[in-house]
Amino acid sequence: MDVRDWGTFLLPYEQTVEELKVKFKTMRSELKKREEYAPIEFVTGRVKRISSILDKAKRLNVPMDELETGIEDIAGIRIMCQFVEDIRRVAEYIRARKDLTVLFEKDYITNFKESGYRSFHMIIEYPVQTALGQKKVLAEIQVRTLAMNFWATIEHSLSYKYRESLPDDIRARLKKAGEAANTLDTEMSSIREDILEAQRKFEDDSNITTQVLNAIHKLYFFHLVNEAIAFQSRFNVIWQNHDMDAMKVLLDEVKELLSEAKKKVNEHEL
Ligand code: 0O2
Ligand code: 0O2
Repeated sequence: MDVRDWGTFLLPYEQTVEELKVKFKTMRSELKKREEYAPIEFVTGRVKRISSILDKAKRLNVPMDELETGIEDIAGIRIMCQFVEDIRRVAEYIRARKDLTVLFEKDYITNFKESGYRSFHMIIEYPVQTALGQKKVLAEIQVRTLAMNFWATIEHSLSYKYRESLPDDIRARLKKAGEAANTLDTEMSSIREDILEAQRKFEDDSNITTQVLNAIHKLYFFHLVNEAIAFQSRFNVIWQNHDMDAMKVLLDEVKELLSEAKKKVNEHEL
């Protein structure tokens, strides 16, 4: 029988989970402070329970003295995102970090599991500084959307309750629920795209309006007072009607008149 001091064995894993949780939470708050979009919604982490480590070692035929290399998720970090697109950004951020090494990735989003499970996994090597020196430990980072997490959490507790014998009808219903979670993610992504598109359009419209008003103002420098007044009243009507196509035409006309006026001044000066 293997006698192991589990408390000592798990220490570097506990430190890894604590440090990585702080690092990813910091990334979220730093981006928020910079008023940039944070692709991370929240972060959790855990050290696998001893009973779960033993179960997994048995399932994967990992000898007791090879747990450190044979079981990748003794230290587990989970990063939740609002949108599927955020997962790619988080993965890029993790790959770029200098304080860990990504060993491999498992994309269960493109290739979701038979159960209906979807998530992006990264197995990393993380150097922890212990009292006895540096130790490199394996850790698993799961990156998923809120919908993927909702599904996986419920499925995990049901699978745990029923162990191997999950009734077929429940298994089938869970799979269907997984598809519904996928549809929800797709729908949320498209709503997000529409919102971003609307924001971009609003920015464009407001830029055009500013350009028209600046150009009309410049007409006064060339003593084109009557023209400026005429353009200003056309602007007022267009603004009232919120007709951005007419606003673009107006901008072109004012710019045209301005460049003619500039040309005349240049010719006069030569
Ligand atoms: P398992 O995997 O069956 O051995 P706290 O004190 O608030 O930090 P709390 O309330 O126990 O801790 O929550 P914790 O530790 O964050 O997570 C509890 C459960 O959430 C775990 O169940 C895991 O199923 C799951 N979990 C949270 N984060 C992760 C993660 O990064 N990876 C994995 N694989 N699971 C995670 P068990 O039964 O304790 O763990
Ligand atoms: P826990 O209790 O969450 O820690 P294998 O089981 O051999 O196919 P392996 O090598 O363990 O795979 O890695 P895999 O498949 O990438 O899964 C690692 C973890 O992903 C699991 O850890 C779960 O946390 C999660 N996971 C994978 N498949 C499913 C699934 O169908 N449903 C849910 N809810 N989670 C899943 P553990 O150790 O199995 O469990």
